[in-house]
Amino acid sequence: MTLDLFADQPIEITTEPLAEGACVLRQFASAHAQNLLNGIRHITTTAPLRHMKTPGGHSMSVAMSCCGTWGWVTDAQGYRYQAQDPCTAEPWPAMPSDFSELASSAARAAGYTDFAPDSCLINCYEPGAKMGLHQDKNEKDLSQPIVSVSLGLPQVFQFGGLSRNERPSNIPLGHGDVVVWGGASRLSYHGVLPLKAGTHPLTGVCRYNLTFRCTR
Ligand code: MD3
Ligand code: FE
Repeated sequence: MTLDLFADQPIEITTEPLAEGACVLRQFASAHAQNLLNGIRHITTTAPLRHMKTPGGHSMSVAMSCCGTWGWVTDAQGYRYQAQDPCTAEPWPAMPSDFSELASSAARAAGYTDFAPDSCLINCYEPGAKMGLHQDKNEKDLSQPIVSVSLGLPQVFQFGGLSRNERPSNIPLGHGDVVVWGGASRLSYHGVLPLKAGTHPLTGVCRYNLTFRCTR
């Protein structure tokens, strides 16, 4: 499907269906990439990227930070959203309005109206960093989608089914690609393969992924 979102600034958006409720908006964030990266740099000055520990005691290969009212954390106590950054004991940095506006317009393009995220998780992958297959189920309202924005180096995303034993398909995600996951895909198993080494003009040796969520 193609649609023109803004009459004054006609850009063609192609939504590429992935599965029931999920679609890829290739390059949707490209024009906003530098702003998003400036925002990430600002946020991570206050709430540094860190390798959190899983409840099992393993250090995650992905470095993470958050902005918005609620931040996702993991430690020996488990996975949860909390209002304070455990590194600083301060509230997470506010979500910049251009972040939430981009997420809400991507959700709208995918057919989800009134998406108002209260949390943005910032994932930073360096060569070899990966995320095993998992479900995102710490959010209370599963009728709301999750919006993900990829920046920098490409990485292969794995998209599985509602049970862990379904074989996932591989979807390459590049700089500026946005994916909206909701409806029947909201609880799909997913992960990312290890990042291959490379250099991107805007992010250097890493890939950033922003995931926008409604946690309440
Ligand atoms: C499919 N992040 O932070 S984003 C995560 O590239 C996470 O950093 C990956 O999985 C990354 O939890 C993938 C794409 C994504 C996010 C949420 C989903 C795919 C999803 C929720 C349900 C189904
Ligand atoms: Fe996830």
